[in-house]
Amino acid sequence: MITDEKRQELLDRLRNSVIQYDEDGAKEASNEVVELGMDANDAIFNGLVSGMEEVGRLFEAQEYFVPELLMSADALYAGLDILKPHVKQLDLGVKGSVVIGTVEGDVHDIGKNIVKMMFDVAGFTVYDLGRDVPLDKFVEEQLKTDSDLVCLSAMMTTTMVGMKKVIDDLRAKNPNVKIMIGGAPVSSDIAGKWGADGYAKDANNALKDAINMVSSLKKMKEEAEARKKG
Ligand code: B12
Repeated sequence: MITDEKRQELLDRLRNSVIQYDEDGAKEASNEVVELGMDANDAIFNGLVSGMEEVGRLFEAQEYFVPELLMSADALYAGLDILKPHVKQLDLGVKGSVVIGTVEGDVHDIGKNIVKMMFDVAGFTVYDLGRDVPLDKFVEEQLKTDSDLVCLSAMMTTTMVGMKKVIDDLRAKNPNVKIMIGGAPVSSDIAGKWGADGYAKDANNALKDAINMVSSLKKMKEEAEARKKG
């Protein structure tokens, strides 16, 4: 067990290393988190991700520009690489399969990778298409893998419109798939309007909603099977 003071110190160091794009600092603090047995999930969300939120604010205030964003992303990833293997596995009773990626034209992948990490720790099978993914690729991969869920990430108003095409194409090709969308410009209103099954504002909610969606999908499939048998 670590003290509240030590926890806070490490969270501050993780957060500041992202803000100050200090890759070595992120690695050192992350290694200390692991050595002390601190909760890796806590360190990721309340340390690294919290730092990136501040970086976003500094970008909006025109104190930071694209080069700073890139270096902050490097620091975040340096910490994440160390912490990710130590996030506690979860057994939530349901394990599904998911195709995930950031849509065409959009290279933001930190949020998508954090959502992916939550699916990994819950034991889902994850087909990660990466970032800047051609829209047709989502449909192709879902049909190939017969995944329960397709998760689309977009961080820009210009790229999020691509989600609508993926949703329409998936609906036309396969009624038995759940679609979840997310990313900073997305909202539950948009998800509703475009016919997605859901929207989640962060990775923890994404996993919670995914569990519900996969459960209802499996139930639907079982009922259809039972009807067929008569
Ligand atoms: C880091 C960053 C970058 C980095 C990305 C590095 C990387 N590897 O990802 C770089 C430098 C590459 C970058 C580039 C650009 N960026 Co940028 N970037 C950001 C920044 C500061 C942080 C994003 C981030 O990583 N946040 C931390 C993560 C953890 O949070 P998140 O992504 O929101 O993800 C969480 C949730 O959204 C959700 N979620 C995410 N995806 C999904 C998916 C599903 C299915 C679900 C359920 C949930 C979910 O869960 C996640 C975890 O909890 C944001 C600012 C912001 N406020 O978001 C701008 C921002 C997204 N960028 C912006 C812009 C304009 C650009 C550029 C055009 C800048 C330029 N002039 O070149 C380019 C575009 C490049 C491109 N073609 O994609 C704008 C977009 C504006 C808009 N509305 O369209 C923002 C909002 C900044 C701003 N306020 O203007 N950027």
